[in-house]
Amino acid sequence: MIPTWRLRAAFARRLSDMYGKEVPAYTTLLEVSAHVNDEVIGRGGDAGRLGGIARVTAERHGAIRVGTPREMRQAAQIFAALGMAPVGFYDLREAAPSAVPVVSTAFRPVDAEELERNPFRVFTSLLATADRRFFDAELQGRLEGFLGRRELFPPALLELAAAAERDGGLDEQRAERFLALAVAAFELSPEPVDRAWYTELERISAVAADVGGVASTHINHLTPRVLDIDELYRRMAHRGITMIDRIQGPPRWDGPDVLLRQTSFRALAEPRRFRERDGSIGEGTLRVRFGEVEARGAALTRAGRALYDELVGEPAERWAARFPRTERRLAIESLAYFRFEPAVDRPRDGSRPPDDLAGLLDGGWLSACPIVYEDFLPRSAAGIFQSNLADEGAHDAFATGAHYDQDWLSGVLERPVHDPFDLYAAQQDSSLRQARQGLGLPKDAL
Ligand code: OOG
Ligand code: NI
Repeated sequence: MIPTWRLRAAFARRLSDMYGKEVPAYTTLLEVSAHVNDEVIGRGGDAGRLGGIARVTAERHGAIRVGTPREMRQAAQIFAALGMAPVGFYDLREAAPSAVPVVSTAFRPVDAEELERNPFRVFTSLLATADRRFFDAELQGRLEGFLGRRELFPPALLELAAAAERDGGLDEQRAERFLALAVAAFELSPEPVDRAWYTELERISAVAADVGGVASTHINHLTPRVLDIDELYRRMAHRGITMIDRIQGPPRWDGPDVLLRQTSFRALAEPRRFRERDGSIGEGTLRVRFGEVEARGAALTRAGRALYDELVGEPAERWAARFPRTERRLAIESLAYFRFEPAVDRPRDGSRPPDDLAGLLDGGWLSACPIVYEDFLPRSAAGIFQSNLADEGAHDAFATGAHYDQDWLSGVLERPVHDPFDLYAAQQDSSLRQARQGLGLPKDAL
């Protein structure tokens, strides 16, 4: 039996091999990331606190885009077979600075132990076909008709996925078949693209064309994790790969790393076949796949996130002035999540531990290790979409948007969509209870 986590690790590895063959610049990104990571680890310091080198080296997130609730539910089934559950609801139609007609979630492992084994995640977006700001009723009808006729995931793949979810894995032979079918479902299709239909959708939104203008889905980027993203950015430029003009997320500074910093290179023009109006097959190119890289820091609480959201658009000096410069302050002010452990090296001097977090940390009773942010940022996500679109498209900002929310998405997926804050809080709380018990304190603070 190949258990769930090994299916996930094998899937992530095979997808990476496939993407490297299809998008050679991705391989350059992997090489440069690996060099930077080796150097950072080699310098010593505390890089390992945000994840061991084995985890960070294997770590990737991918992104796919689908067109219908049914396709979204099927994707959820495939990811469930890999131990990846939907976490978070992202409405990129509202995300500043640009509107993209999708709502999204991230499929990822939720337990700390599973994340440590392999943290593979896939940011999955659903085209908002009912949103009148983008699609009028007539186009919505044709778009949904087109999407309803296509099949992204073959029945054999979905059956194997359901069996893998039910049994917690697959025997070797069926695992092999499942992995081969799953990777194939995310490859770029050689099918000719209908030029007139693609162009019509592209005029509204390049994302609509990417999702609804072709008969299959594809991984549109696969992102490695790097321990020093500023250094990586410089080196990619050195290798002649033009990156977007900035690193998104918190600014570089000498305080704690928080949330997520990302940058990318723009999608490259790739040769594709097109079906022309007269039925003939012609050649052309599409820019749909790009390269992204990211650095991860501590997960923030709701209060920490509110502070981040307030400061993110501001100049770096404002950030430096307002954002806590030490992990201790992030912990004591409940702005970030930590895993607490009783300190092993504290000399026994006969004193009793105090009953407050500040006292426990300052007295050396507890150690605190930041919990890594495993999710995404809507503003960066919208920026990533936008940086790869040729133009803004045409949407009517005054029409009313269709309503989509987390409950609606749970209904579509027939699975609960987890709240990321709840997941981090549960990890922190259980570590604190255990640590307090270990120190002989009542489980809960007074
Ligand atoms: C997904 C963009 C979101 C990220 O890292 O924020 C994303 C997409 O382009 O489909 O992957
Ligand atoms: Ni991404």
